[in-house]
Amino acid sequence: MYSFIVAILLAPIMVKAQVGVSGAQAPQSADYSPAEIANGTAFSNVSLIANENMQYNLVHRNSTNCTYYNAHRRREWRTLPPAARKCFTDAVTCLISMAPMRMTADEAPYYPGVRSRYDEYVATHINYTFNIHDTANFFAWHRAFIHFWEQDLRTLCGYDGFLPYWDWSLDAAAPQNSPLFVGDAYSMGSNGVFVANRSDTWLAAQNVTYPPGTGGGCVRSGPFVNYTVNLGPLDLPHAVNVQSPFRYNPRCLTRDLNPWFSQNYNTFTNLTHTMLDNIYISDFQATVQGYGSESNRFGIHGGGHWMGGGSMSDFHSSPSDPVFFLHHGQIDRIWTIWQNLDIYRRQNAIYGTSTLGNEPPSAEMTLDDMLPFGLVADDVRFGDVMDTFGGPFCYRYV
Ligand SMILES: [Cu+2]
Repeated sequence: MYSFIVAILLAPIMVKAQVGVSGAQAPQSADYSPAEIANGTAFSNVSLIANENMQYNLVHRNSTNCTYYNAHRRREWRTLPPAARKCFTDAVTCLISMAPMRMTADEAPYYPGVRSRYDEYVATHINYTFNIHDTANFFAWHRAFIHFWEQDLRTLCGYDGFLPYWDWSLDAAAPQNSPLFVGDAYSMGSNGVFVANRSDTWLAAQNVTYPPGTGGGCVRSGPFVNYTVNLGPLDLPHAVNVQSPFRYNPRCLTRDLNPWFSQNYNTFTNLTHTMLDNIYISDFQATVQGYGSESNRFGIHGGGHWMGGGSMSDFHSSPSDPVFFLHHGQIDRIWTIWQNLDIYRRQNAIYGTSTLGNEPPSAEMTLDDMLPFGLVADDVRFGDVMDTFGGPFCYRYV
């Protein structure tokens, strides 16, 4: 009885102490009002708690090479000065114009659509689509994938910044008005040309009918206006209708910024509940990707792809739109925050197999499994890419 009373008396102190005390109770949705959850205040507070936990943990493990202070900082796109944005898109254009690097002469006949170093990323994502989504390695594989791309921009294309991310919850009301897509030389390029008179589309996989977006055609201005997409689209499962999933299919980059998806899947409310209401990795990764719930068929991950529309909405070849890497920066940021809210339980938490929805059935993955990177890079050990301050990484999100 006495200890019960002490616990009650200490309760307000404990709540305060959760900031900065790693391993303490993670915040919950009930800690915030619906208004705080809807306007982003709650998510900012949650990010702050995760950041304090991260600092505390780093100090207490005597990391010498990579510290909180020397870690690379990935920033939200709109916080970058215009010149830095242009340095970034110039480097992307450089990767698009660079010859393939890892594809051998023996492999080339299997990848007729691979014409650039950039295409090697798209082909690798196509190749492993069914082994990197709704799998144990979804977060880790994409974390390493965007890291290799960031490294290429720096080492091959002279970029001296880091990968920006796109916090689409800031644009959820009207993504077509996002500063990312104003279409000038300092943006990520425009929306697609508006295509009128389109009807609603039914997506069989999700059993969802959605209205057309605000574009639909070719990106009309900005840094990627002359970019030719070479691979895909390939949205039928298992590529039954094409000779090769890597066929050469040159065409323009398309976008169809669509508020229907962002308003349904990518608001601060969606994001905050995804973050706070899933304490196990099995639930968290399913909710992020929209698996296992009637009312959340896309999740924040699928919502981000479909809010972009066009090239971004092809399950396999979506990395052909450079915005893919900013969206996955945000997904990686969200995973990082989730991990740091309860670092001892979540840092190395994985669940699942290496096949989409475990179809066909495959073995439970372990942290000793190797993740394949094909034309992008050498394979990496799963357990080496769980921590943004360990393995090949030293970065954090600000
Ligand atoms: Cu993917």
